[in-house]
Amino acid sequence: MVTITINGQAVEAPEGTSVLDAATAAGVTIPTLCYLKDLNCIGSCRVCLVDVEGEGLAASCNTAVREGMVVRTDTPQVAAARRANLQAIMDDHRALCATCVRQDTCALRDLASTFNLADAPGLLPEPAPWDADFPLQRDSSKCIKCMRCVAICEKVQHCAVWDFTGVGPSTKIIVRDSLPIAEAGCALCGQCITHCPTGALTARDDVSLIMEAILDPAVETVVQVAPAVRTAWGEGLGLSREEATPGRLAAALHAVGFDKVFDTDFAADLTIMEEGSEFVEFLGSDAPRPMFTSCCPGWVRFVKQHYPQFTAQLSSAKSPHQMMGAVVKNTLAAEAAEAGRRLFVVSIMPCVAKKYECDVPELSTVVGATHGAGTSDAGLVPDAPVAPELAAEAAPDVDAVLTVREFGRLLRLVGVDCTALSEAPFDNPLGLSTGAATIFGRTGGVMEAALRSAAYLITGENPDFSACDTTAATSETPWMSRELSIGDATVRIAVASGLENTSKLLDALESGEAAFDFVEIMACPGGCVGGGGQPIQFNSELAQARAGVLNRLDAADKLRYSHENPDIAKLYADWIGEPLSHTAHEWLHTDQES
Ligand code: HC1
Ligand code: SF4
Repeated sequence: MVTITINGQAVEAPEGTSVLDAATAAGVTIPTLCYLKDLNCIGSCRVCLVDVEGEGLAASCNTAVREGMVVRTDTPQVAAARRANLQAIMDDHRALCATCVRQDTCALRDLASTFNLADAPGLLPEPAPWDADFPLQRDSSKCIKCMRCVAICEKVQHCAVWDFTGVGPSTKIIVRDSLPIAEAGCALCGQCITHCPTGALTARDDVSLIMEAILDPAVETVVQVAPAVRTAWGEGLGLSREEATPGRLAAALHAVGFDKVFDTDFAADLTIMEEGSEFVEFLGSDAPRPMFTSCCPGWVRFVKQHYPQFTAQLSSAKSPHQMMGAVVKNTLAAEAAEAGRRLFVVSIMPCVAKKYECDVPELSTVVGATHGAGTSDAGLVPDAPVAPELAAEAAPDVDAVLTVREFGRLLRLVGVDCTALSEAPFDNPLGLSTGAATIFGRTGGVMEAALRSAAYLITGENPDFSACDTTAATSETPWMSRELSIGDATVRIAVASGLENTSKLLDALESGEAAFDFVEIMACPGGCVGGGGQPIQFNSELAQARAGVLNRLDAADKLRYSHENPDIAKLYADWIGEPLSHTAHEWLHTDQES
């Protein structure tokens, strides 16, 4: 430990700590734009300047504490230097704050007002061309070259999509090797978006498309919400975690104008029935180990692009929201057609990659339906009615995906006051779910839910929750693993989140250093709770707090095993037969290699 003085106060900090971290731990706030703890401590924005006695001004994020150091963060000279640096950043930023989707969460805008900055002089360059259909959007004219995207993509997500050219004022952030973004190996996890301090990186905005569908009397809009949405949707809307309940979320979805409000959790239970049964079959086979979960499209994109040798080992089960779309299109289309309406399925997701997933041609149902994607002024919801006789036509399971941030914008657009809403139930029969489904939204949850039911499928008895508890697993980094006894079988499981962690696990599997039977991967650190489509709170990593909400909801649920969901049993009885049946394969599985 060393002792330094910050603003006249003695502060102890471990050797090697930066002045910024020491100050933050002591409750002294220093503004930052480019800093990301342990990942991006490069002092490039120079907004975190402090005065070090005897040395002058220094960037606090990359200046280490030294015994006896005397630091001031609060002098007019420090403020003026920070302001000059901020103004230089502002002068190079196309500040279109009135229409920017990050206007409420922009770190630059926040500091611009604190530091009393002036508007940039003159007109700034237009954004560089970008693929407007790609789920990840970039506006280069709002980029402040902080390098956060470069750091998070390379060091946490192993994709290295972003790079830079030039030095000093001529620095530019580019897609690696100047490739088109669609060819750059992007997993679409969206972590660069949630770590961007401005509106330079965003998800494609599909709000207009959803409004168009809601307003069309010939369209029956069916919405579903992902497990991890219930823990985060209130963050950008002024609701506390206690106020932002699943019941109020269902009420908000009705208030926006969706005709039917279902819960992706129902389909997560369905996924467990299918994937759990697939795993039981897999265990008795000599197929190459391990089987991988396939519900995270960021992970599926990653493995296909970066480790294609493992693609054949993905579970064939579609992800829950795709399963929900398939069930909706197959069970409700005739009723809608009788009323002269066609179905339009919308998923509210904490995820950017789901925008890609719903467009994958192989993920389609066999019932005729409509489809469209992308921001539109008109005409993206096709007009052709769906007639039952078109039943053999393939159509997407899900027609459009909104991130939680877009859902917040939709609520504001329609003027829904969420604080005034009473709780409402999800619609049935596709709204009832179990605690096992709720924990899908955090790392380890899919594995835990699968084990709760796989053990039942093998032994005929429900296991103790503790026997399946992935949070209690031996905590190795970068993955956690356990060996479980289920009946006569010993099952070796592993769980990883974040794609750098994932790549280490895949390398270990490939070299034979590690061997497992079943592996859950989620692309985003912490799983969907930390998803790239979640609300943004600058400099806060909220995955753990959000996961705590899901764990509490699971613990409080009367139903905690997917196989005990009575509506799932009814769906099998009325429509699908049994897990892995012919109909189950038609509706709920896909060839992951295609
Ligand atoms: Fe997820 Fe999933 S848990 S992938 O993280 O399997 O997005 O929440 O909806 O489909 O259920 C995301 C979350 C989500 C699917 C489920
Ligand atoms: Fe999407 Fe969840 Fe995967 Fe992140 S972890 S890419 S939010 S599915």
